[in-house]
Amino acid sequence: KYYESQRLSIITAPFSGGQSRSGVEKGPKYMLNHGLQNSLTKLGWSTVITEPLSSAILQIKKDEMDQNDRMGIVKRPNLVGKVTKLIYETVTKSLSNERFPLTLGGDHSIAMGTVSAVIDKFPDAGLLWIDAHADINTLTSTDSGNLHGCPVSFLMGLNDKKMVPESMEWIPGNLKPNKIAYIGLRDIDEGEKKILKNLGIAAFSMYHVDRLGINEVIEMAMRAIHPETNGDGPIMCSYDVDALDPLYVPATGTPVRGGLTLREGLFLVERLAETGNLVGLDIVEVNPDLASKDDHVSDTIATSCSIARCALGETLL
Ligand code: 6HN
Ligand code: MN
Ligand code: MN
Ligand code: MN
Repeated sequence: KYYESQRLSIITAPFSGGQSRSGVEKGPKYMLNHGLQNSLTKLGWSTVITEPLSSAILQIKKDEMDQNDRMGIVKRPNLVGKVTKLIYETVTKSLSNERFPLTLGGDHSIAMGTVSAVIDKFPDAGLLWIDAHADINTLTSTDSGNLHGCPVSFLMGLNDKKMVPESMEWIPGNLKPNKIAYIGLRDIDEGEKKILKNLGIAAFSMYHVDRLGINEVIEMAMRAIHPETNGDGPIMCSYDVDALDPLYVPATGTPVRGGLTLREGLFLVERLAETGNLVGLDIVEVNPDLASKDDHVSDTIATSCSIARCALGETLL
């Protein structure tokens, strides 16, 4: 239904400032070196690579700003605001050229840019947030001060306007609470639980995956974000690889045991491909530096590239 001309833009987002473990900025390079562009081309997508950030410049900025760029315990709000705005502008451009935006992270703070841009373009889009974590902490609820745990609160405009730093004021806050559904949750902070409950957000944890099966969970999630059309409507998917069990993606910053199996994680995006409703995809939190065994990096990268290929139609007959 969307992108029938099969135009695609791979947007690299080599950013690690939303959390404290370096290496996650290497995710895009590793996925591209794995041959991702070529395999997507083989699926029929005419693909360009767009690089809104220069990691070299970012590293310098990060070093410079690290000391002063703080708001209470919140780390690097100015840097995160600036970087996510660059990503927002690049995704917006890609969408205006009728190109599917596939954004490779980087940590999950980059979704502030990608999701805002997709909802600008498709105002009725629903968001599927595939993650072990809810990433909906606010500036006041966060315990870690890491902004990769907060993107959803900014996407929804939940933060007190007086507290939002100037660099993050650009975020439109265009995501409504009834337009998101989570899948894969299993490590949610107390403050986040309250927010999910108060706003009545659709949240499918690993418990639901076990109880209902992944097929029923994805159908329920699609119906939750598109209730009037029985699940039919544009879908943005922000996929944190830590939704999968660390068996399959050991090289990620905040692994949590008991996650999706490889097939459950791929089935999810295969189903989205089948609907023809997918309008954008992020793959985030791939950190090649966090490997303790030789095969950890290759397992993680292979799995992450499979997510992209399955979402873009590889396994459809
Ligand atoms: N991620 N809830 C924790 C925090 O720091 O706020 C973990 C966040 C993890 C974020 O995996 O994208
Ligand atoms: Mn996560
Ligand atoms: Mn936690
Ligand atoms: Mn996340």
